[in-house]
Amino acid sequence: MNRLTLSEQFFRDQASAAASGGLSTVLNRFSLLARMLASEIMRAGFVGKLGYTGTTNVQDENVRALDVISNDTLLQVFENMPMVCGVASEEMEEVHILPGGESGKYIVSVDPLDGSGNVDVAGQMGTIFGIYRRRTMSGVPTLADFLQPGRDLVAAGYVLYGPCTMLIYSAGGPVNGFTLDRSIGTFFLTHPNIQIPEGEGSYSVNEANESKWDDKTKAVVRAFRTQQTKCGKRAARYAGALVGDFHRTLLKGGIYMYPGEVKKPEGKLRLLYENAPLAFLCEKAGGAATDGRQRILDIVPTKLHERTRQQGRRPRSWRDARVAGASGASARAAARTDSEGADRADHWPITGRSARGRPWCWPAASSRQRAAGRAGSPACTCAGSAARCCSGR
Ligand code: FBP
Repeated sequence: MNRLTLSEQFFRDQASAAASGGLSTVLNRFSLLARMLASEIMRAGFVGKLGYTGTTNVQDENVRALDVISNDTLLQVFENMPMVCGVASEEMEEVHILPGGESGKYIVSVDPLDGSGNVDVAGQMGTIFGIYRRRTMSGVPTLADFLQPGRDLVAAGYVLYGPCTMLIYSAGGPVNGFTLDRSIGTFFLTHPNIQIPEGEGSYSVNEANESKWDDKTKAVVRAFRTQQTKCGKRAARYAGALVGDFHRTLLKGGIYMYPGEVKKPEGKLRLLYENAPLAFLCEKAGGAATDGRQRILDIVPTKLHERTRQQGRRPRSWRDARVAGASGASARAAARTDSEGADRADHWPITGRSARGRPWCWPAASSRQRAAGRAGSPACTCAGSAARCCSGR
């Protein structure tokens, strides 16, 4: 069977966008990065590259040997790439300005090795990337070129390193998935035009953090765990690698959450390197991604290593809440609920499919429920049909 290769798809994207070819050249670099890291990960055990380096990174996390290799390989791959003027990486405190990139019109933001906690146990890992057009005309790029909201992405994707190596991306059009044929080092189209399926799927969250969540978040996850949502049966799945959990949700439906905690409302996941690129793909695949108040794609980053922050503002109107995905009744309830304590609103990035336009319902407790000390109906972003049933329609 004559399968489309990744390079052929890049050139199709280029032709359909009547583009100059810069973007497909940049995307091609990510396929090279994917093949190089797939080989590094596979060989890590042979060459003693498992385990820690004894240092910590800008995220205050212990650095693994493969984190360093991944980031070094990223910089090597983009070193002589005149289309790209700068790289922002989860592993680097500052942006990396590429020599000779002054005329480059793109910047890239990358999580070189997501799920590095799985390195020693041969679990799923990934690379997540976002490509933006720079804002400044030319010259050395400024921070403003990097601190762009996800809605301005021109392309985004991820690589999944697991039983097979896959590269999934969108350049503004459909989300396509390619699988690496290691024997010839070529990615072939295996998952064209991915749409998050309606129906059951799984719920994915690290429930070990439950004691740190606020009551609403506890109520929502408890509802999934006890199958109390009207979204049908949901199996609990958690790979401990965002790319792995997101990939399953993209192909099988369901919901992925990394909630904020009472003491750390902004949560763990990084906006530029993790949430924005995956939110871009999620929406292109018919799903929704929110921090509980607004589309993740509308959050304008204020610093490089920002975690999806707490908005701390009440939706200005139920239209605003609607943009954040709440449906009619719950949007108004959300607006009311919020006026009683902006910081009560939980902020947790969630992604999942929804019937067009009604991603999820806000767990706003009605006054009667509050009087009875009960939480509102559970929030969920789940397969379309469930979204309809959750909001009682
Ligand atoms: P990095 O590995 O890039 O730091 O990503 C964070 C991450 O590992 C995600 O991949 C994963 O979903 C999450 O953290 C797991 O966190 P926790 O162990 O707290 O559930």
